Order: sequence, then structure tokens, then C-alpha cells
Amino acid sequence: MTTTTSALGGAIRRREDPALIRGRGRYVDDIKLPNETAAVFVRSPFARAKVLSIDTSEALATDGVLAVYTADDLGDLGPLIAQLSFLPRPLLNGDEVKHVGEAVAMVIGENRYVAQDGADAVFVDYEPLTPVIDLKDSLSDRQLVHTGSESNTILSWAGPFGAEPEAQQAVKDQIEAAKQRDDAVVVSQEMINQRLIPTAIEPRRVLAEWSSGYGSLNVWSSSQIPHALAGAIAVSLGLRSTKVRVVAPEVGGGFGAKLNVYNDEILVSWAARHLGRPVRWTETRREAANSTIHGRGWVGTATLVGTRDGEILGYDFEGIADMGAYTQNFTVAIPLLGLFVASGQYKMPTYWKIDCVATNTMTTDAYRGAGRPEAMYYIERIVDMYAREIGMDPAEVRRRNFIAKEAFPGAVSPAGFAMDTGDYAKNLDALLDSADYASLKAERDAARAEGRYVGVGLATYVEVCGFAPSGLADMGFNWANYGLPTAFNGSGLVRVNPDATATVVIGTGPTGQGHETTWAQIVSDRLGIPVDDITVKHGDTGDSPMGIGTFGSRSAAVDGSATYEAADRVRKKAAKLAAHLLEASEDDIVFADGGAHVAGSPESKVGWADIATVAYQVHKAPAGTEPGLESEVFFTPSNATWPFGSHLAMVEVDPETGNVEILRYITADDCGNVINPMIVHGQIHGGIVQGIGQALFEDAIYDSDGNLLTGSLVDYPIPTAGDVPSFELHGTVTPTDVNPMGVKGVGEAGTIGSAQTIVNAVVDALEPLGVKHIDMPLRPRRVWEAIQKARG
Ligand code: MCN
Repeated sequence: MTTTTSALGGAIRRREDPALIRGRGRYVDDIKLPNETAAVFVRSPFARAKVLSIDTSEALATDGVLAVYTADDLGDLGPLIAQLSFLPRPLLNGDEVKHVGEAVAMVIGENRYVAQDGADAVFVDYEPLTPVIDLKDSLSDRQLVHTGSESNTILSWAGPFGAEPEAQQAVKDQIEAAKQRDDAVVVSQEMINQRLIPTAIEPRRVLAEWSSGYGSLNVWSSSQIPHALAGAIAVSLGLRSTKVRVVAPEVGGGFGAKLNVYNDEILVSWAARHLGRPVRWTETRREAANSTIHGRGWVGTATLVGTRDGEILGYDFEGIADMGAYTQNFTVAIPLLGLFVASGQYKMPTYWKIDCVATNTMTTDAYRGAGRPEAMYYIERIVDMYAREIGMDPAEVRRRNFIAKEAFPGAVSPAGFAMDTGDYAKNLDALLDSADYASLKAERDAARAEGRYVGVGLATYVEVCGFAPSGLADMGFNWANYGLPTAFNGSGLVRVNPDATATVVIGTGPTGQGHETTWAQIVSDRLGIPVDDITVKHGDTGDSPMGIGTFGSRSAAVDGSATYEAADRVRKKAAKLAAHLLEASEDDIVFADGGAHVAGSPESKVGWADIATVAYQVHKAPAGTEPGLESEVFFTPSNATWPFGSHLAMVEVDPETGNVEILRYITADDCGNVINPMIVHGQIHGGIVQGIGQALFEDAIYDSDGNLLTGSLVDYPIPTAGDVPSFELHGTVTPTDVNPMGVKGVGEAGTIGSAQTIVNAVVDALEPLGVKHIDMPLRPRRVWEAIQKARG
């Protein structure tokens, strides 16, 4: 039994796009219910303040206002539950607010305008308190973020991961000893990995409808995790999980920010039940900036010791990560993801420590890459500085220190994690060959000779996707809070219908990754049913198998594998039925061209409709056949996948303005076997643009009073197509051994590889001036100042 056609690897155009680009997709705001009401939140203007009183009388007297809720009205609802809740967020704060934008009241009106009038009429009496904004201040505990707590440090992660503190100290001592060697070269740099605002095109929104007849709740939310959200609402509202249905229809970008359950989602659901009318909440762009999770926000010192010959003897990183005022879904786990990849592609002893501290700012959590871009930034910047220090080509230094291809499978990173597969030297060579590295450097040198500031920078990366094994989920995750199984599983249901079409139902929550296309390719590959005849459904907890959502570039490797195996099971059953119809042996059945035939005799053929008919009219099938032609599979990966790659940028800096222009951007990425190269390239494009956004433009700046100074798209510039060159994407293929398709994740790769590539290139461009480092974002003024300083 074989399949002779394969859609895997085909550059099939995204099936999602025709509806989306014509404006005919259905987002939460396109769903209208009769008798809707609107919610608006009253939010704190202070970063830290006691709430002395809240006067809602004027708001309640406003025409069209239906209800005003404060913490006092919520009874035993809340606080907001999360997977890793160390500092849980109150649903509404009636006690002491902890950041600007924290919700203190919710106003429901006949429409959004009167609800806003009502919110403006709520009078809150605050007593301002001194906030803690700076990370080092927070670490010192001079002032506490949470009155009554013992420390601002929530927890610390240290590596090698899993080693006893003494063993970790021994690694640190080993690195210290290396520094004392006569031939030691030590480079050390404190670097800021600034705070970022995720900025999806579609801000968050939620619509909830209580059905009193059935005692059930329907919720539409722009979410990456529909099942977790349904579970969280059910737990918070004391409902059975089957009484809450969450639908995430089209979602206009998520980037990790929609991987959280938010207080507004719980409160809107609760209010819909309380009022007996549908309630809608639509986030404004300012709310998106102030009250939806942020990303990054680290400061740390990377130190590298090596010899003059380019042998790295040790890497030490000590940092502080900003958690914000509360911890939400994965807040404290993000730095741990950094630890996973702390040592990059290299084999040197690695000591790594990060303190996770609270501040009076919005909570941080997963933002595309989540911990990995930060870790990769520090290691790749310091390796580059080391290469400059010893005067060796940065590509050569990297190559000399790679974990060897021979170490795989079974390689354990110096940071303490078992990796799947890797061939780093081959990948770097692919990049250098594609870029014609020697010519690029010659071009740069020629430009330099003309007095231009042209630079070539490169960086390698390794990342970790599709977190696994399942046991990892036991590491303090409160899955029970969301009514989810305690495992990083994937799921997929495949059904062949009587009309020869197939339906695939998955538990993912895509936000633009093209799952409707690639899942159809997976099933088409296994069954030989044309992609156009396969419908992929997702994002509806009412009809999809339990899934933990779309994040950590896990969907293809984990849910895709579940779907692959489900399709395989359907194929096995179909082979039996086809053999029965063709009076042949099951082993001789071949699937092709929308049906099955006997190997070598394509004329003795049955179509999928014939096979499905027998499956549903089971009296025509061999005795003992179970009716139906479908399978639902849960896939449990034995390990995460470890994609990797190398990026290179050529830039030119204008010394008069400090403006950075990216002349070329070339990559070699390796995400194992590729399901759809066009989608993979699209994912890498988007990822690189976000990395460039961090490198050159974006910065969430709080002033010392805790006001977000960059809370609008006027002062928080994000990159547009005009800011980036046409990317030149190449790659290698190193299949993983942890799933049947050999695929690794790719959704975050571009972001993880790019920011440091740009900074390395800019520093290279300014090398003639002796500039060694500039903190991101490299906006013109900052670059210009560095040039002025270097020129003395
Ligand atoms: N794919 C493939 N071959 C591979 C790997 C993946 O063809 N070897 C395809 C997959 O089938 C899928 C896409 O590439 O269609 C991404 O797959 P995967 O790497 O598994 O990532 P996820 O689908 O789990 O997406 C999550 C990832 C994350 S974590 C963020 S953040 C992110 C991202 O994807 N946010 C995005 N990409 C985004 N893209 C858009 N448009 N919008 C976002 O918010």
C-alpha cells in the first residue's frame, strides 16, 4: 500500500488568502449578534497607586449605560488564572493598581459610545505611590512592586539546566579559571534587549453570548489558544467545560500576544451571563499598547573567554528579565526558553543566570521568539565582538566552535538540553556560498576605501520549537486551570466524506500561518485526495479535538504529525475496503489520483467516493468492519525540534544622519523537511521583518513614573515593506528524528536570527571608527551619537 502523489513540499498558494485579501474573511468584528451591548474599561493612569474609592453613580446615571462593575461586584470571581501564576492579576483592581492601563472598572452600555461616556464619568480616587520601573532598581528591592511582598525577584533560572547549584558553580569556576590563562582573551558587554509591543494588525476583541435556555456560553475571541480560553472561562465561571464554546475565527496576527487568557475575556463572558445579553469588547490601539502583553525587556552582561586562535573557552551570561507587574500565561517561562538555546550552536562551557523581576509596567510574555531571540542576541553579539578582538573572520570563529555534526543524534547542548539533529557547518557554508561572502567583503572594503560606511554582519542561530517531551508540562504548569491535559500534545482528526472529499479538524489556533493550506497538503500526501477537496477546520472548540493552540512554532511538528498519523490510519482502513471492492490484496493497493487501484493495474480503480460509501454503508463491507472513515490521533513528541540557520546582512550607515540602510539580507535556514516552501519563506520574511523592527525601530519606553511614552503607532514605529530589501532565502534540510514528517518549526526562525545580524552589520560598518556596540534600536539619532562619540 503506497501513495504515488505527494503534495508535501509543493509551493501551493495559501488557500486562506482569496477571502482575506478581498476583505471577505470573518473576524470577531464581522460577527454581529442581536441585542448586543458594549464594554469599555476604566483604566489606571498611575503606575502604582492605592485605590481609595470608586464612585460609579454618575456613570450609572448616564443614558444608555446598563451596568458598571468594580472589584466589589465580582464576588469570588478571580483573580485571573494562568498556567504559571506567581503574581496573579486581579480581574479588576479595587485595592492597589500596579501599572498604567490596569483595569479598575468595566462599564457596559447599549453601544460603545455610551459605554465610553459612562467610563469617562467613573470617578476613581487614587493615592499615588512610588513605582519601580528600572530593572536594576527592582532587583535591589529598594522599593517593592507588590506591597507586602518580600522581594521583587519572582524566580531565577540558571544553567546548565537541571544541574545542582554546585555543578553550575563548577562551570562558572571553570570559566573563571579560563580567564586566568595567559593566552586568554576576555570580551564582556552589558547589552539591553529592549521591551517590545507585539502590535498585531487586528487588536484583541471578544464577544460573548450567554444562552439561558441551554446554560451555555458562546465566545468569539481573537485568540491563539481557543481551547485554553474555553477552559479558563469555564473554570472561572464555574461551568462545565462543555458549556463553553470558544471560536477564534480569522485572527489578524497574534505573535504570542494572543497566547494569553486576559481579564477582559473572562469579564465580558461573565457580564454576558450576568446581564443576559451579548457583550462585545473591542481593544483600542492604545489599550493594545498599554494592557496587552509586551515582549523582551532584558538587560544582561555577556562575557566570553577564548584563545587568540579562536577557540572559545567559556561563555557567561548574567541578566535581569522584566516580568512587569503580574505574571500571566507563560511570563516566567520566557527566560527559561532563552536558557534552552543559551549556548547557541557552540560547544563551550556555558554558565547562564537570569533573575525574573517585577516592575510597575505591563506584564511581559511570549512575543515571537520568546526568550530565544534574546538569548541568541547575547551570544551572537559577544561571539562577534570576540572575533573582532582577535582579528579573525566572524564566520571562521563560529565554524571553529560549532557542536560537530557527529554529535547528533544525541547531542546535549552545554546549556543542558538534549537536541535532535543538526549540521551547522554545512548550513553556514550554504549561507556563505549563496552570499558569495568573499565578494561581499571585497565590496565592503572597496566602499570603505571610498569613505563609505558599509558593513557585513552575520549570525547563526539555533532555536527550540514544539516544546517537548510531554513531561516538560509538569514543570509547574497549572494546566488544570485551563481544563487541559498535562502534556504538550498535538491533535488532528481526518474524515473522508461520502462525496470523496476530506475534512480535517485541528486543535490549533492559527493567526496567519497558513494551516488550512499545509494541513491539506499533509492529508493529500497520505490519501492522494486533491488539496482542493480537503477542508481544514480550526479554532472552534465546539468541533475540534483538544489542542493547546498555536505557539512556540509547534503546530507543524506536533499537530501536523498527529494529522499525518490520523490520515495514515484512515488510509489503512481505506486500503482494506478498496481491496475488498477490487478483490485484491490489501498490500497491493496504491492510492493515487483521487482513489485507489491495484499496483501495476491503474485501470482496476475505485474512487474515494466508492471507498467511503462502503465505509458508511457498512453492510457492504467485510464482516466486522467498523462504520465510518475517520480517525482522531493525539501525537506526543519525544523531544522538541531544534531548527537552526545562518543570516547575513550588508548595510550602509550614513555618517551625517546615522540612518541605516539594509542593502542585502541573505539567509540559510534549516527547518528540516518542508511542507510548503512558499509558506516557509513567507514565515521567514515576516520573522525577519520583526527582527529588523527590534534592531532598528521599536522601543516600548516607560518614563520613571511608569507612563508608556511610545503607546501609539506614531511613536512606536514598526517596519514597513519600504524599510527592508528583498530577502534572499536559501537553506539546508536536516530532518528531525522526533516526528514522522521530519519537520521542524519555522514560525519564529526569522525573528530569532535577525536582530543580532543587523547589529553585527552596523557595528562592522562603523568598525573604522572604533565603535564596538550600540544598544537597539539603532535609530538614526542613536547611531549618529555613537559616531560622534567615536570621532571624539
Ligand atoms: N511549515 C512548513 N514546513 C516546515 C515547518 C512549518 O511548511 N518544516 C509551515 C506550517 O505547516 C505552517 C507554518 O509553516 O503553515 C508555520 O508552522 P510552525 O513553524 O509549526 O509554526 P506555528 O504554525 O505553530 O505558528 C506559530 C508561530 C509563532 S510562535 C508566532 S509568534 C508567529 C508565527 O508562527 N506568529 C505569526 N508566524 C506568524 N505568522 C503570521 N502571519 N502571524 C502571526 O501572528
